[in-house]
Amino acid sequence: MTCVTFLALIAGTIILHQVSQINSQHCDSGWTYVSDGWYKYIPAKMMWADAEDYCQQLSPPGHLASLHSKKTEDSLKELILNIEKSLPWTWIGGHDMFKDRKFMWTDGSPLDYTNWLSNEPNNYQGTREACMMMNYADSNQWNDAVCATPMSFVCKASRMHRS
Ligand code: MMA
Ligand code: CA
Repeated sequence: MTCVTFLALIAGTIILHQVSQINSQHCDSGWTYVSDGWYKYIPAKMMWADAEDYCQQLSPPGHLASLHSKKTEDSLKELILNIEKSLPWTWIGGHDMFKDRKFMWTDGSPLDYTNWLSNEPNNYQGTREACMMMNYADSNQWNDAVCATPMSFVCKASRMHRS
């Protein structure tokens, strides 16, 4: 379901001035509902911290994506494929900046699903790799990468409007 479809459904059930308020203030285009939240793929390549900042400044504000199931990951890959016709390296919201090898999501949700490539995360050859990316290698799994690397990214917002 797209954001616009979601708003159209709301429009059928609540009065118009509320709808226009929600629409004008809280609905950018490009959000798609998958599993547990609204996701938006950003093809522009940014370093991980700038990508997180970008997600926080969207409307509605979000974070880099947290993923909680293979089903969600598969749906996100489908979303990215539709836009890119390929699966480029893509930042998601995991990092171990506070404690090495203790990965957490920037949106505060629990790390209850991972899809690391074998031998990852590895801080490759002693290089600090504190940021999590998806679509790595032939199997399109996860890798810890150098946070300054420019990559496209996925943002996530838990709701489309203020409750
Ligand atoms: C790259 C880089 C690392 C990754 C290794 C795996 C050469 O470094 O992407 O993050 O762990 O490849 O070989
Ligand atoms: Ca790595």
